[in-house]
Amino acid sequence: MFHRVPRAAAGVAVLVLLAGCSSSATPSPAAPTAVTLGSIVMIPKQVNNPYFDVAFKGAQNAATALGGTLTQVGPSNAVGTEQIPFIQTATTQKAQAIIVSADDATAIAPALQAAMAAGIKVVGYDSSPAVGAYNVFVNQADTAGIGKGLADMACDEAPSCTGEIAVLSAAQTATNQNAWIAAMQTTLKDAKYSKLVWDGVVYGNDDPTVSTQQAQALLSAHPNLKVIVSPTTVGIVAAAQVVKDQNKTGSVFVTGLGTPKGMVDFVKGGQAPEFALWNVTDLGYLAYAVAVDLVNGTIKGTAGETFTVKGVNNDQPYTIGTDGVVVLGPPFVFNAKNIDQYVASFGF
Ligand code: RAM
Repeated sequence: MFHRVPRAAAGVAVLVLLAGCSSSATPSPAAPTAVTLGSIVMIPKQVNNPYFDVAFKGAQNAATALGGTLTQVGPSNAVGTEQIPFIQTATTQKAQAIIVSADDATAIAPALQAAMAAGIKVVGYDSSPAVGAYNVFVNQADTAGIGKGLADMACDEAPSCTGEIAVLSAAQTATNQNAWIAAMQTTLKDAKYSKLVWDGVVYGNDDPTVSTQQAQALLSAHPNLKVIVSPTTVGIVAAAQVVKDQNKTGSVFVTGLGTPKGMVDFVKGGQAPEFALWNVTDLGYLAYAVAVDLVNGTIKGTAGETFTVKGVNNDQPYTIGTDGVVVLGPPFVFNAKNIDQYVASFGF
C-alpha cells in the first residue's frame, strides 16, 4: 500500500510503501572480520543498462567503505543463458561472492548452485534467482506493493480510471518484472479498477530498439489505448519517446518504473506524469554489504537474522525474511513537482 510521508532529506512529499519496511529488531552486535576480503563479482542482467551502472556505483562505494575488490561483468543482452559463462568464470577464479540480477531464475540456478557448492556466497539483487540458488536476495521493494503502485499509477493516468491499458515489460523470463505484473493484475481485480481494460503484455527485452518497436506496435494494435505501464527503466523511456514522436501526448500516458534523470523531460512534457523507482545506489550498496557479511560469516542468510548497514535505511537494522529475502525499503513516486529535487539528490 502506498502512503504519503514527508521525506526529510529532500524536503518533498513522496509516496512510500510501508509493507516492505523492516521490523524493529535489535541490531546484531558487530562481529570481528574473520576473513580477508578478496574478489567479489557483480553480474547484472546486462552491462549496457544505465540502471545497472547506478547499482554498480553503489556497490563500488560499498567496496571502498568495507573493503574487497569489486568487478562487474555480464552479458550485453538480458538473456539468462548468456549470464552462465560469467558465473562459471567467477566460480573457476574462486571469487568470494557473486552478486547477480537474474535474467532467468531457473536457467542460471545450476551454475549458481555449483558456485555455492564451491564455497562462494551468492547474493541476488534486483531480479531474484530461484530459491535455493542464492544465500540472500536483496529485493528493491516489496513485490506486492510495487504491483499495487503500478495499478494505482495506471488508474491515476487513465481518464477517470477508465480505458485500455497495456504493459511493456523487459525480458519474458525476468523474475522481477513477472512478479510485479502478476501483483499488478491481482490488484486490478479490485472494483476500484473495474473500468480499466487489460490489453496484455509485450516484451522489449530491456533493449531500446525492441522496446521502441513494441511500444509502436501497441499503439497500432490498440487505437484506444490510454496507458502504457512499463516496469523497466529501458521500456518506460522508449514508450514515452514513442508517445511524444507520434503526437499522442495528452491522449496516451506512460507510467511504470524509471530513473528520474532519464524521465525528467517526459514528466515535464506530459507523456509520463508519474512513475516510481527506489534508490538504486542504495540497492547496490546494500547488496555488496550483504555479500561482505556472508563472506565474513556475520550472517548466514537465515530468516530472522538481523544486520545493519551504515549509511542505508537510516542506519536501522534489516531483518532477513522468508526465502532469504531482504527488502531495501520503500520506493519513491516522481512527478513534475518533485522530480528536479530527486534528480539532484539521487544523481541518477
Ligand atoms: C530495468 C531492469 C531492472 C529493473 C528496472 C526497473 O533497468 O529490468 O531489472 O529493476 O528496469
